[in-house]
Amino acid sequence: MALVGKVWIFPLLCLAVVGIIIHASWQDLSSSIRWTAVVRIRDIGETPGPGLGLRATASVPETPIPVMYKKNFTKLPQWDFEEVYNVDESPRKTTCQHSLWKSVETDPNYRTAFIPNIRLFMEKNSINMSEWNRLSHFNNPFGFMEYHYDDVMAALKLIPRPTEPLILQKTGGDGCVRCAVVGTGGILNGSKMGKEIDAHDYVFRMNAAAIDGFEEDVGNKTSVYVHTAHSITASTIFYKKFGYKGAPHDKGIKYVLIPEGMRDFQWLTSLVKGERVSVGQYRGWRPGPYYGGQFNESRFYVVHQDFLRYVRNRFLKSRVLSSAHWAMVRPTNGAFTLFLALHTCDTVDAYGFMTENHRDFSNYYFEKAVKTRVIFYTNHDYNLEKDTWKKLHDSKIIKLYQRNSSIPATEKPKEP
Ligand SMILES: *[C@@H]1O[C@H](CO)[C@@H](O)[C@H](O)[C@H]1NC(C)=O
Ligand SMILES: *[C@@H]1O[C@H](CO)[C@@H](O)[C@H](O)[C@H]1NC(C)=O
Ligand SMILES: *[C@@H]1O[C@H](CO)[C@@H](O)[C@H](O)[C@H]1NC(C)=O
Ligand SMILES: *[C@@H]1O[C@H](CO)[C@@H](O)[C@H](O)[C@H]1NC(C)=O
Ligand SMILES: *[C@@H]1O[C@H](CO)[C@@H](O)[C@H](O)[C@H]1NC(C)=O
Ligand SMILES: CC(=O)N[C@H]1CO[C@H](CO)[C@@H](O)[C@@H]1O
Repeated sequence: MALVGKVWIFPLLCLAVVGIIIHASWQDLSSSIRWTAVVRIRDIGETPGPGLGLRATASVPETPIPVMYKKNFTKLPQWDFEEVYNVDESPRKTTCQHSLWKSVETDPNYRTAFIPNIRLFMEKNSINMSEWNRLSHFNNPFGFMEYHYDDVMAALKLIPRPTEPLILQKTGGDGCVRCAVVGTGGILNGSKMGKEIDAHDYVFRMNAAAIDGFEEDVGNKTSVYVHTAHSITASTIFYKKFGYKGAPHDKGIKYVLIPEGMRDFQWLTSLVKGERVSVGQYRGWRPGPYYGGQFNESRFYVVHQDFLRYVRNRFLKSRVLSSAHWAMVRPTNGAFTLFLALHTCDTVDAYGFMTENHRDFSNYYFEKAVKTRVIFYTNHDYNLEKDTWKKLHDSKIIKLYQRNSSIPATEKPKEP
């Protein structure tokens, strides 16, 4: 796709992006995936600064490109390297006969969308100068647009290196790692799904994952908890009245941070250092206590910008991205969590995610007493997500928990 015209006004330095685009062929998935790597080299920048000659070959940039601003773009900019993603060397190996990848491989739409070995997490050395410059073209949380190199890099250098993968392979039994991803949807109220959820090898939760008093419906086990600085702090304030006390802190739990903005890098810095936040929105706050004594560098994961962008570009590309509100629009934390599970587990069962009949239930499962409508915030495309869960379910890639309401709808449904 073409670059947005305005972009060229930027005095871009001679930025070279080397992209490796991987095409998979899905003939025999678990044993012999064949990979073809195509290396593309692009030189961007027509107006080199003084003293910089145009180079014929790709060069390693040594300085950050000038900061780019969201308001310079009237819709989501399209870069030639939009679809360049970091990948890991080889896809996860599995001996599972019922792996969701069997369904992916036979699905005409999804087989080309999924990249089984897309890189999920970043660590302290992930971002060098060419990576910084590439990712500076994408707005947060998909990259570092509007951010200053020194501010972000100081935090990125502290990112721990986890001692093991998020999800471990299973040696015994049928070798299938079964995961449950539990959203906060009202469909779970009165569902009695708790036992079934806990029976999974791993249970993923996110945001206001209330458990105390809701065990019968949602279970009591959390293996992976996905959050942002905002979600982990705001949830305890907003949902306290429903009995939500804070993020789960099961022994050995793995925490995953979605770095959605500058405040997350500031939060991360203080969390790792065990200090109060020194700058920004959470200045003076202490992150540590939000993790109930279970924060441990060897079990803390920070999601890679490329993975977040891959999820948006290939599965949840909202039409609103072509509007002036483009920079606000991103998939929900629940969506990112579901895709994280899809790329780490063999089977994924989704509970508490939006279904066609979501109006029959309250917004959140912990709202037992009053039925509130799902609030459609403009920064998320809930209809697109709802339709996507249904499609993934119909393609047998996930199992989506759906149920007919036992309570008649009180209001006539209308389009939001
Ligand atoms: C920068 O990091 C990327 C991604 O890890 C890697 O492919 C590239 O070779 C690195 N570049 C340099 C100059 O080290
Ligand atoms: C969940 O409930 C079961 C059964 O009551 C109990 O054995 C287990 O310890 C609980 N797990 C957690 C993490 O609270
Ligand atoms: C962090 O987790 C690792 C691995 O589970 C463990 O060996 C270590 O003792 C833990 N550190 C702390 C401070 O709890
Ligand atoms: C939650 O479930 C209970 C038990 O099924 C039901 O009585 C109650 O009305 C439900 N609450 C809402 C808001 O739907
Ligand atoms: C909901 O009701 C419809 C029509 O009565 C039925 O066909 C469908 O199987 C039910 N779905 C579930 C999840 O119970
Ligand atoms: C080319 C262009 O429009 N540049 C503007 C991008 O946004 C920054 C910050 O608002 C302005 O200072 C630039 O003039």
